[in-house]
Amino acid sequence: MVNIYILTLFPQMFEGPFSAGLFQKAVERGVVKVDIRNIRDYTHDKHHTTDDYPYGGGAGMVMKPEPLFEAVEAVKNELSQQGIENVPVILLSPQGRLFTEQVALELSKHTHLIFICGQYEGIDERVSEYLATDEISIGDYVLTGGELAAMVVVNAVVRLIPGFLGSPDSLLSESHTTGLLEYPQYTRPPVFRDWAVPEVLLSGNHAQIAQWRREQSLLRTAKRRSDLLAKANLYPEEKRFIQRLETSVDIGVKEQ
Ligand code: 6GU
Repeated sequence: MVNIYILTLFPQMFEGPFSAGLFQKAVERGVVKVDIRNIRDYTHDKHHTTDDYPYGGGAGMVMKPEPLFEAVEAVKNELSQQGIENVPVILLSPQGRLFTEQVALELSKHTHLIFICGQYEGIDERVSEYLATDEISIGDYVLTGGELAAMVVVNAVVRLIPGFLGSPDSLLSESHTTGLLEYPQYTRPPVFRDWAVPEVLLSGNHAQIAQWRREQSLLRTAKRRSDLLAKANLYPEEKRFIQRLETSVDIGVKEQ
């Protein structure tokens, strides 16, 4: 069981992704518990101010540190009373370290996680420096806030928690778990609009199917994500397979 705390100015944004599909199942089964808190509830002034002008001037507003510190400290105090300490405090921001399956795996080992979603043009730097223990970005593009990023991170983390998936096998073969992209999947009908399912998949020969899938994974990764291939753990014969691809013109590894 993982307990997830999300601090946000827009709790309503989380209603959709957390109340549908496999994620909702995980909540129902008690694999994950999500506690969404409004940062605005941790303000004390009449207008519940959460942002202010940037020192030094410039466009946009900056999130004030006080409500964020108070919100995190409120959660930490509650956990402390249950004897839970050293809970990671993760700030979602485009300046963070890049989120990958490896980072998801690392986070999935914790029983409690606190996420801070920033809004506006920025967050007072003292949050990153003195409150957050980790700062994560989901990619090299800018979102209007950390909420969508938090949903992405939480989703990827939750599906790695033991007991989340029906069959743990599906974790082993899929894209990124192996360091390679996943092989193509097919279901019925065997021929759809003249496009046939590869013969080997209908053969019932499981050794041949496994070999075909591994080759497809390698081929696809070589074509689409050669950066992943360089880091993947390959058998010598698989490395030779790739080398043959790279020297063969008609497969077009280099072209896409
Ligand atoms: Cl975590 N936040 C924002 N605002 N933009 C992002 C991001 C996070 N990751 C990628 N772009």
